[in-house]
Amino acid sequence: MAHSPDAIQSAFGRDEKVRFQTSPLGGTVARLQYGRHEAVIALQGAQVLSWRHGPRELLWLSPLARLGTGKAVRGGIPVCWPWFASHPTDNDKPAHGFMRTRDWTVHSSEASDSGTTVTLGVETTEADRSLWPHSAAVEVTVTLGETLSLVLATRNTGATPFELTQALHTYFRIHDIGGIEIEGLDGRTYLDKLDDYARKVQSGPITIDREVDRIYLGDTAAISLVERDSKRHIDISSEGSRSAVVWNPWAEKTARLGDMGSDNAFRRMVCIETTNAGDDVIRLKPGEAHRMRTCYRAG
Ligand code: TA6
Repeated sequence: MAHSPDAIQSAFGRDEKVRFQTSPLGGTVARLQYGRHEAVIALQGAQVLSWRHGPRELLWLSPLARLGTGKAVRGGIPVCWPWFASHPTDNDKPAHGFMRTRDWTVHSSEASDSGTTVTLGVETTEADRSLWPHSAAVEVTVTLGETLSLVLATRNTGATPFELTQALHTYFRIHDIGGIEIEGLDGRTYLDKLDDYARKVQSGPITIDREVDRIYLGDTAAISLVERDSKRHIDISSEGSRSAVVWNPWAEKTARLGDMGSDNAFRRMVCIETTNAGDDVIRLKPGEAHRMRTCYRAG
């Protein structure tokens, strides 16, 4: 049930540290503050739209992004659940599951010396069973401190076991795609989506000069996005995940997508996604729960 921003603000606002308001993009957002850092999370899809570390915006968001259109927002940190990418057997079902366009409910908020936190939740409904014949409760907890961390937690609330694939599909903002390296995946096997999911092995840091769409498997718990010239980096640590996706659409797919905002938008972003995807499938029996956590440290 949608609540007004004012009603949510009175229940969960925390002075200037947690504020709920209507976004210029439409829809209600939570604005978190911690010192000179700020994050903005849309209730739609529990999607982080912005992470400012001091003066620096570290996430890429399409200039065409709008909330409440029934379409997923391009950019920020989309929550892909209960399947990653295309549905395993039915391409008519929405890519990356069906919770990105759903309004989530605020469950809690907290402001402490170590961080500012908001937790959003959603449950599957009877109407969802045509998309996914199971029952689950999902929560996303976003904590802003000197780092930005997200926990994606799923509990099987039904009577049948299910398989789950998912992603925190993060769009990082970069100066230029030609100037980055992605470290921490040397020697890892990856599934190359652009080559019929062929299994290949990463050699050295990842550099990108074309469309890349890869599911890295195994120990993907420590990854760094490095901008060579500025030496700036974002260190990504994760738990509850044994896969990670690296994606850049390059020029041709950017044109096909049509919602990136400009033909060369691909040069200013790269997705490094904390996932349970590929071979990394989660299986939950009734009553069981799983949590996947990712944490970003900017340097
Ligand atoms: O995570 C990479 C990917 O699966 C790409 O294949 C591309 O489809 C991207 O996600 C964006 O998906 P979306 O449904 O948000 O357009």
